[in-house]
Amino acid sequence: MKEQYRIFGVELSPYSVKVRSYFRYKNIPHEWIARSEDDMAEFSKFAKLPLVPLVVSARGDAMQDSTPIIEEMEQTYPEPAIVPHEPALAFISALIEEYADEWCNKHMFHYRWWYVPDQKSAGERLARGMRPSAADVEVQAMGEMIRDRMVSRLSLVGSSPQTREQIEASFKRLLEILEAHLASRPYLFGKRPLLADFGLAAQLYECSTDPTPQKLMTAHAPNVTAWAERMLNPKLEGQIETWQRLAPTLTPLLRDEIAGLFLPWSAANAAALARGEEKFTVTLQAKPFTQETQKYHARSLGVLKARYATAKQHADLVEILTATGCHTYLV
Ligand SMILES: N[C@@H](CCC(=O)N[C@@H](CS)C(=O)NCC(=O)O)C(=O)O
Repeated sequence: MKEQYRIFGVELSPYSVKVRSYFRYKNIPHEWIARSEDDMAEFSKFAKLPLVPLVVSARGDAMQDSTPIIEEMEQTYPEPAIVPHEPALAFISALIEEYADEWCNKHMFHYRWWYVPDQKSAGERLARGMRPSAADVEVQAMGEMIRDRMVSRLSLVGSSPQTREQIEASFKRLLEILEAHLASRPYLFGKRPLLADFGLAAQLYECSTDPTPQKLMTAHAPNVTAWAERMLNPKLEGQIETWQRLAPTLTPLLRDEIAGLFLPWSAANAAALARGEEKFTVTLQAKPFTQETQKYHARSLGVLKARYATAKQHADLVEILTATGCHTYLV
């Protein structure tokens, strides 16, 4: 008999949406608990960290952190696999997921808490989620409190007047790349969603609910918007494609975004952490990018590098990652 899980999540949390999409795709029996103040006692009983998503099994085992949650569930629910047999594609998918979780979250967080209409919209939606039956005035007041707290955290993701243009240019370039790539396939690797789809679509789905990036997506990226929606309830539609078929439109993502921005930023963060520095500045595409050092990112880069240490025995993968400029940051 399949086990019943509870997912404590928040509709505005990309990592929560990512895990929920995964459970839906795998048809894993689960209950989505849109975390509100009423559920806080139960949530706190299981959560080691005050973060969503939190997955609790029927036996009372608790899991946090979306990537390890998915990896763990893959053991019990291997089909349909979200990691392909081809080692090169499996690693590229994991690399894109890492980029989504760690870099694209900057796009999402920046737009949501930088622009006033976005701040208002997200603050109110979060407050309504916390207190579903409260009066409007109460929700509005709570929304303002949330908004003040979140705006003060923009610097944690590196969003500042100095980096604003870089973050927004990266978002627009990502949309352009994906728009072309998704013109002829329902998922990033073909007709079957992989780990990369779950991570990246969740960040972009959140963007599609915030007024400023929503406008950009509606005007310039209808294929991306449709894919982000599709990934709320993904379906197996066929096979994945070969790298040869994917390369023309997926190479720019690896080259310009992942090797151009994400990996140098991630490597600089890890180096700053190793030196015990609280803040670091890295030159990205000829412009300085300053951010507070993040422990979590350094650890996840370490996991990715350990994985590459094994995966790089596959010459086709090394060739792709060398040609796109990713290889040097992963060894
Ligand atoms: N690396 C974690 C990140 C989880 C995370 O940052 N969650 C945010 C929401 S997106 C959170 O719970 N923030 C505190 C809160 O909302 O109470 C994951 O992949 O699950």
